[in-house]
Amino acid sequence: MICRIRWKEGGGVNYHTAMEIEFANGKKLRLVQGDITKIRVDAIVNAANSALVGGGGVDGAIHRAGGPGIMRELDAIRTQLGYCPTGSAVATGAGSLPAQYVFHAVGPVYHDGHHGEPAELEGCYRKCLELAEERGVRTISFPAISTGAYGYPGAEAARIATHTVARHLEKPETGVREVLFVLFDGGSYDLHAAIAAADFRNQIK
Ligand code: AR6
Repeated sequence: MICRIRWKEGGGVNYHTAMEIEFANGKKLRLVQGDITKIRVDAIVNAANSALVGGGGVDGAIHRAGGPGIMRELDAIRTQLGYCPTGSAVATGAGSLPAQYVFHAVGPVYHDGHHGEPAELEGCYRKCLELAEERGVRTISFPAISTGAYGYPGAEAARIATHTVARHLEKPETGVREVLFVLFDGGSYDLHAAIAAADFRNQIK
């Protein structure tokens, strides 16, 4: 893997810190601190629950900002599929959010890391990237899935998230050009930035 890392301060209106990792093929992974409902992309990823019934955290913020149409679509999906398994995701429109799609990913509840949590968390990111490719999505934003109410340790989750996304972006055939990790608080941003800087440093061009 060959990539370049840049730090940007005062990055934009809706976020104030950013780190950008650019791969040899020009695809980018960006870390920003901010509110995922405020940043324009093609697809926003939600940290949902298996019942797809909405909740607090980023899920609550996405439904509040996107409006009731998103839940109506989830009602229809629930009628058809029943639920969304942990480690997977379903797609809806984005209502009034600045995006075309919301991918509702169901991360694992963290027990001790030995109950399949890493594979399930990786599965969320992989499934969302697959949904993105199927829909011709070029830009996609992720929150730090499972690291809030579901209790996944931030550093472990950040490592899985960044490496899973990096592996996808390096593929020559990927249509996704830019992946944003939108980290809500400074601590989560710092964790992701430290891990990305350490784990990708050897590949800097
Ligand atoms: N933008 C970006 N990140 C956010 C935002 C936001 N607006 N709001 C919170 N976060 P959580 P989980 C961060 O609890 O752990 C819900 O009730 C937050 O700081 O939202 O996967 C669902 O319905 C944290 O770092 O999701 C499920 O029942 C991260 O998003 C359950 O919580 C994830 O925290 C899912 O738990």
